[in-house]
Amino acid sequence: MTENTIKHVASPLARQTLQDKDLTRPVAGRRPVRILPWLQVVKIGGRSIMDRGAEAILPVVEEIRKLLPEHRLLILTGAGVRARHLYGVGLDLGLPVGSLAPLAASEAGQNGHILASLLAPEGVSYIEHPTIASQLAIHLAAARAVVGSAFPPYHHHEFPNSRIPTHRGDTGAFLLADALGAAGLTIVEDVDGVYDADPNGPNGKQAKLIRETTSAELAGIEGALPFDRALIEVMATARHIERVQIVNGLVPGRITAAMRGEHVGTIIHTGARHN
Ligand code: GWN
Ligand code: ATP
Repeated sequence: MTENTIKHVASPLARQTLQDKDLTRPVAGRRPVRILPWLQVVKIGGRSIMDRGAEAILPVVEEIRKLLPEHRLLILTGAGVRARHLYGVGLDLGLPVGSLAPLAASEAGQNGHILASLLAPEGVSYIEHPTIASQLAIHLAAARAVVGSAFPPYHHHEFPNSRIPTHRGDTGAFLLADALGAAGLTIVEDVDGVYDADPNGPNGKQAKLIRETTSAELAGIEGALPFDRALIEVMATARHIERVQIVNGLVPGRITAAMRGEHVGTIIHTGARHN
């Protein structure tokens, strides 16, 4: 009889389906490493900031410029009104969500190119999705900040549970910040934070600012929110980012204060907990 010389790869997961959490926990239950623990991620609203043009963009550029000696930034831009126009045209034509997702994403990228051009004198460039995925560290070793598209590149893999892509800029920014184990995420809008109703809606005058909340509490709110609803879901299962602050980028100084850890907007506590 010949000896069995087959070499097996030793793996604690070899004999499992990967679906039983009790079996995978000894391996998968550990907190992932923080890839870029010093990084601050900032999402700049497409509709709320970029679409307003010079009046809103230039003061934000100036504020970011002054922040660079203090922080190393991944600045991500949202898609804005051009994406909404194409949802209208695309839905009228009957296009599936997987076709609309990359079209909308390209608008977020365009806003990023605009912002990066304005910050170019500071050494800031737009970097592409594949570069964010594989060469972010070297770009941040060469510059204090880089700009990218906040939209996640789901493309035709976008979930078909809605006709409009559910994973948009806010969700994309959070997924990246959490995957990188970044120091923080600030979402920049044109309102002071999350209110109990849309402050620009029909009953906006009565809307009250919610200074502090949790992703679990927000999941119970049925009305409009100033960010993608899918953000609530990804916050619930976060591994690193424990809180996100929503701030008003039309008020000078708010982004700087948020980045210094001050409470100047709505703080949302996520599901991530320090061990
Ligand atoms: O094009 O502005 O990256 O960083 O989701 O894919 O739709 O692409 O399909 O590296 O890969 O339009 O061309 O475009 O915004 O996403 O980029 O200029 O393959 O640098 O080519 O994951 O930028 O673009 O739109 O981000 O969000 O060439 Mo754009 Mo976006 Mo550029 Mo990117 Mo998509 Mo690439 Mo991509 Mo596509
Ligand atoms: P994008 O980056 O996807 O283009 P954005 O993040 O710049 O978009 P919006 O999606 O328009 O901007 O979100 C901001 C707007 O959300 C505010 O101007 C406000 O009118 C509206 N809004 C709706 N519900 C609320 C709420 N509960 N609290 C605060 N603002 C709300």
